[in-house]
Amino acid sequence: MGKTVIEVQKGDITKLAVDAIVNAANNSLLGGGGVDGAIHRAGGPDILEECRQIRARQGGCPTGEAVITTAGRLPAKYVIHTVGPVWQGGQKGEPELLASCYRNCLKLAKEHNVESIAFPNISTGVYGYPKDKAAMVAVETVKLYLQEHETSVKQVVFVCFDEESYRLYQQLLGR
Ligand code: AR6
Repeated sequence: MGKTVIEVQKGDITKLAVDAIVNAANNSLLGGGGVDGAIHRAGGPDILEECRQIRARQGGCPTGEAVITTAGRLPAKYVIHTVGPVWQGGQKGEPELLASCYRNCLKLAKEHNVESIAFPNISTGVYGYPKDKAAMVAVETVKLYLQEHETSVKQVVFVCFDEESYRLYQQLLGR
């Protein structure tokens, strides 16, 4: 996509030595299960401390938006925390909110001169967004954003934890 490579990998996002990994957080920014739990467990307390400071300043993170912190002990430099929508059947603005997550993460990435960024499959775990629909939104939104914006990002990785999502992204990315 222009000068940016988009790829798909299967595995654990906390292991990736990219500039920024994205966390599928919640409005509180105080941690949870799924990928959020894994990131805080592996990254250590510095991430939560910065999340608390952001929360004190702006009262958490609204759905569709994103904030950036240190990555603590993780191999990445930053964690970009975004809050995906809870799936409520698809008529409550879920696609637009999910798209907004990907766009806001890429916007923060540029502001911090991030060259490589890894996304988990936001909203497709606890929040129940159908994996196929979420994958389409993710790929289309990132492609369109890269077409329309100047960016520091040279590499985007979609990190899939399960085989089903991995296959979906491979299909969408034309492999
Ligand atoms: N690396 C990559 N992907 C992962 C990992 C990992 N280590 N662990 C899980 N996934 P979820 P959500 C995948 O539930 O649906 C939290 O409690 C997982 O298979 O983590 O946005 C937050 O605090 C799925 O495909 O996030 C919120 O309360 C994807 O990550 C809530 O869950 C997202 O699943 C957010 O729900």
